[in-house]
Amino acid sequence: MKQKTALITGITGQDGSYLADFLLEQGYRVIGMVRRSSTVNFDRIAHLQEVEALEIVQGDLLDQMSLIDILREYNPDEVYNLAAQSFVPTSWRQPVLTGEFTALGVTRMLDAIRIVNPNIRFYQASSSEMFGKVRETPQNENTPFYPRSPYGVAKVYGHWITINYRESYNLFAYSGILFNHESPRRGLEFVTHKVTYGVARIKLGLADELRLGNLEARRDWGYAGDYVRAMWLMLQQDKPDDYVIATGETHSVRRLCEVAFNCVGLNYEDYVVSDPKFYRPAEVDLLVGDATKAGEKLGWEPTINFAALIQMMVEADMVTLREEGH
Ligand code: NAP
Ligand code: F7E
Repeated sequence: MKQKTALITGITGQDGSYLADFLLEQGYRVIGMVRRSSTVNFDRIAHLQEVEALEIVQGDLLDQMSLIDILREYNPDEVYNLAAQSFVPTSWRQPVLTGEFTALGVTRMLDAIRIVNPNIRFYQASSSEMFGKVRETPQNENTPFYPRSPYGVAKVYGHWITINYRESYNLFAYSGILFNHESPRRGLEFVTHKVTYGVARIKLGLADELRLGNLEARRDWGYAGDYVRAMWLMLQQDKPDDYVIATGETHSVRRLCEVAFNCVGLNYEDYVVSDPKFYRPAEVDLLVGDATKAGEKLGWEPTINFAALIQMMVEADMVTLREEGH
């Protein structure tokens, strides 16, 4: 069988690195698109440095020609569009840039596919943030959107332009509506990793408090390794479609703190401070997904539950800090 080629935008991010691991294990040739920077930022894919089937190429979602050139040069079977400005608070500080990357970037890639090879299968990284101020609980593929941040608004655009290009040009364009997914490779600014890293620092005597924002917000948190498998499963279906990927469990940030501090035998109430500085102009209070369709059509289900995920992240942060000599 011919070796398949996949292009991943955002390969230096959390999901891009797990997806690269997964596709390489499946025997793919993987092309990772990275934007140019004066210092390289390849920490999450450093372990793949010597892998011949992985090639890194420069390109940017802001630059249409770079996308067309990459598709012409590598002719991928599948494109996974994971690149985005993905941190919600930054989207209020840089709303226009967030729209350029996270919304219009999707159109640029879809147009590149339409021009170069309309048979390429395209995955769009849509988000549960599109549900925002939720219209029903749990949220599924038919739940109306009500985004609460410039990031969420940009993702709604990306989702609908993916569907529109599927319907207008018969592209194999798939949209995965993924709920929050985390791992030891998660950026330190996101709440799970901020908490597990904070716990490890407190346990090792490097800090004596952890300042967070709204402790009552609830999220459906899963493991990133499980979620990249769902992305791939979607693109193996011949009919393009949209899928919610979630665990179906929801927990508050407060509960996250309780579980994470418990992992090292501490009580979160002794260390956590709720600081208005970290509150958002508009909050998403409650997310919990219904992934029944993914279960039935893709045979997908999560393998790691909330408690195991948080334990994995706390342990990884303890190891990292100890390796740094603490
Ligand atoms: P992440 O860790 O923030 O990674 C984002 C990636 O996008 C990085 O590789 C970044 O490159 C790249 N990027 C940003 N702007 C770019 C541009 N203009 N051109 C090329 N690359 C650019 O995000 P993640 O958690 O892996 O999430 C992956 C995707 O899924 C994102 O689209 C995110 O919005 C979406 N999503 C995430 C979740 C979640 O819970 N993780 C849930 C639903 C949807 P640099 O390294 O150069 O910054
Ligand atoms: O916040 C609350 C915060 O930043 C989760 C992105 O991957 O998932 C992510 O977006 C909740 C919010 O993730 C702090 O107010 C309290 O209610 O970890 P987060 P997010 O905004 O849900 C979705 C699915 C994506 O698509 C995004 O790309 O936690 N919270 N205190 C805090 N959040 C942060 N970051 N920091 C705090 O101190």
